[in-house]
Amino acid sequence: MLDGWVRWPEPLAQRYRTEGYWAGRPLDRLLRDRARQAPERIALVDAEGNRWTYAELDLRADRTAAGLRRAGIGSGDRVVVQLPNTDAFVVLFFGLLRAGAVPVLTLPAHRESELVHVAETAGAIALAIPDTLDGFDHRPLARAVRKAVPSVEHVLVAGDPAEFTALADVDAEPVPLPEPDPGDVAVLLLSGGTTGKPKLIPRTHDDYTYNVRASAQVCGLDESTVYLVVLPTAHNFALACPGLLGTLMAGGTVVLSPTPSPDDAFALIEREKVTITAVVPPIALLWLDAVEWEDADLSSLALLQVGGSKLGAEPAARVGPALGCRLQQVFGMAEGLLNYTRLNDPAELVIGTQGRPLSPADEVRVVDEDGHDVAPGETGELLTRGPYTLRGYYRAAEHNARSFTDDGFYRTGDLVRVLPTGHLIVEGRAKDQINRGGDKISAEELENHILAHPAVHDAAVVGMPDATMGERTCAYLVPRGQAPTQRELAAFLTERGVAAYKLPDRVEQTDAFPRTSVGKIDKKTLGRRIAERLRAEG
Ligand code: J2J
Repeated sequence: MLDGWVRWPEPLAQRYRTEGYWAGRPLDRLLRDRARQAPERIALVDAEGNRWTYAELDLRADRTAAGLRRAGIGSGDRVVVQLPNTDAFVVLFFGLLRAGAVPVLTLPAHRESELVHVAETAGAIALAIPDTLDGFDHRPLARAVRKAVPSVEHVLVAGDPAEFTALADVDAEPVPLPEPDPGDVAVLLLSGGTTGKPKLIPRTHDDYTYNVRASAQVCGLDESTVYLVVLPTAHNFALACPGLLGTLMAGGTVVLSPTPSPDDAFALIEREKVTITAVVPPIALLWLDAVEWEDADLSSLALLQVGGSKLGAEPAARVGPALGCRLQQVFGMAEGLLNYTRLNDPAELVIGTQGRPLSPADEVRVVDEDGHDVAPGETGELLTRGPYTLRGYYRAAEHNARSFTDDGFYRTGDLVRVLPTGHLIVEGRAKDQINRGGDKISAEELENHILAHPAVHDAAVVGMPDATMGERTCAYLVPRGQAPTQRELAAFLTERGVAAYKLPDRVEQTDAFPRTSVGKIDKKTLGRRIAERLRAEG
């Protein structure tokens, strides 16, 4: 059992239970149930064509759980998981749940800066990594994390473990294990972040199981579903919306793609007759172009989910004709609330909106800067609460006081307007974050890293418009002497252990920042300035 997280108030929890949103079952049951019903069906396929039935996957999860327990990893222990799209992720995820431990999911792209903070905040006792991935050796990274965070006793490695423990050796005869309380935290997800440090999102067995079940329903998943995991498995979208968990719950087949490149993904769609997948807009754009030159047979693909950042209406309209499948826009967040366009929505809603809330129990408000509800159809900040939206970040009391209203609504920082049908259109953002093609970058976090550079007196990070990524990252610097170039700054940040997707795409120098009336850096003006400069440069 985990402490330090914010529960739903009991009357509301009671309501979610009696109204059937919360089913009172541990998250790992979705695998167990299918393994009993249809043990011989194929649950999982990897890029090399290895296949695991539901019974095999279930048994591997049990054996891993027993191995974890034997290693001293069990009830309530936090384990930072940084694994690529491989069977090792799926097996370890369910193994941890069954051992009663809490997976803390990080992206393969994360580096020392992110992992140290996450391990520290979570009070993790273990870290799971690949040996190497895309030419990067994760074992020295693990050494650095262990050094910085003494609570991390175990390092579990998929592949060659060096001095650590091979994940393959985390294996023992299955033993009966106590069941977790479904009201407890099952998994900690990483927030996109708007503050100096990334935040952890507690998701309970009850809330996440509901998230998965309702998403699978909205997307019409069943035993014939073949889902291609294209985004990292640690991403809420690919994991649970409905993602790999929803597919397993429905008794379908999960196919793992190592990358989102058309070469990898199209070949797998053809080979495994994939029916559904989920991507961010830049990947959708890439795929729309790639069909021109790739001659893979994509005819099995029935649904392409696109979310993570806003998909333009023009590419949205091209999805159907180019890929021969339906489009579903998804406006989601690891914090909870999911909006989906529905399979039977008219084309103009599928193309022109970011969907409507998943659950009848989702409460949404759109408010102005003073927190008052705007008139229907007007743009304002989206606030939400519901049966699968967090009530507070993990161990972040001070931040929670700002991120939630007194009555428990989460302030999304997204500017939206709501159509009479209930569909939302994302109009912008009130939070200090850059959405780089679905990858979220906290301006404050990046600025803090940049400020450590000896030749930087002050820094302000803003988004700049970009045709494929939606936006990219521009760092405005007030230098101390000779300002670093973009490449020098990137090298400096990489050396500090900052993930590559957070590196500024461009560096601009200035003598002083424009200020708002209350003396804050006026980022709107900086954003306009760089947008104008880009236009002038053509
Ligand atoms: C505009 N902005 C969007 C969209 C997310 C499904 C899909 C996405 C995420 C995700 C997710 C957007 N149009 N269609 O977890 O399960 C921006 C918003 C939002 C933030 C959340 C899922 N879809 N966004 O992107 O936690 O700003 O989750 O608040 O990474 O992404 O980011 P994240």
